[in-house]
Amino acid sequence: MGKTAIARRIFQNEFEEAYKPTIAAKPWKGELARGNKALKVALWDIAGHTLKLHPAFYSGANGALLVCDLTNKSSVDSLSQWHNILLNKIGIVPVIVLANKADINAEYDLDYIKRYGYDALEVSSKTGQGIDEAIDIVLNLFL
Ligand SMILES: Nc1nc2c(ncn2[C@@H]2O[C@H](COP(=O)(O)OP(=O)(O)O)[C@@H](O)[C@H]2O)c(=O)[nH]1
Ligand SMILES: [Mg+2]
Repeated sequence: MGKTAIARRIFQNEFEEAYKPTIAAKPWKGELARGNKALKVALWDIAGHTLKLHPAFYSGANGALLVCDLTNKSSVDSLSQWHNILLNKIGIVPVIVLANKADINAEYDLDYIKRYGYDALEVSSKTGQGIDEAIDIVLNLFL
């Protein structure tokens, strides 16, 4: 998938090939800065294997990054399910859909995601592709 890898790329600008499952969730805190814009951000990197979300992971959230994996059909097919959970728990907040693993010649693409009504940004936490753009979108939304 890539939720943890994207968080690591955003906050540490690093990538790890080895897969370490996320137990429950991991909080990240840091400052995202571009030019003269800086935003303090707290991000919960959740374990996506269950649709149950602890209130701590979403209460007071100002927005969400929704991650899918371009090599994994079910991750794309379940985007709207996760979006509905967000809508139910938080209400309407900005949601940015990140389509990860753009470095791989993947089976699914932005057109496939569009069929579900989502505009996604292609990213790769491995190469860093699209990550600056994702950060820019966040900064522009909240600053
Ligand atoms: N090729 C490639 N592999 C990735 C990318 N992002 C994550 N991975 C790998 O996919 C696996 C799962 O990533 P992870 O971030 O732990 O997924 P999570 O379960 O959603 O948190 C790890 O082995 C990562 O190294 C990417 O953009 N490209
Ligand atoms: Mg993870």
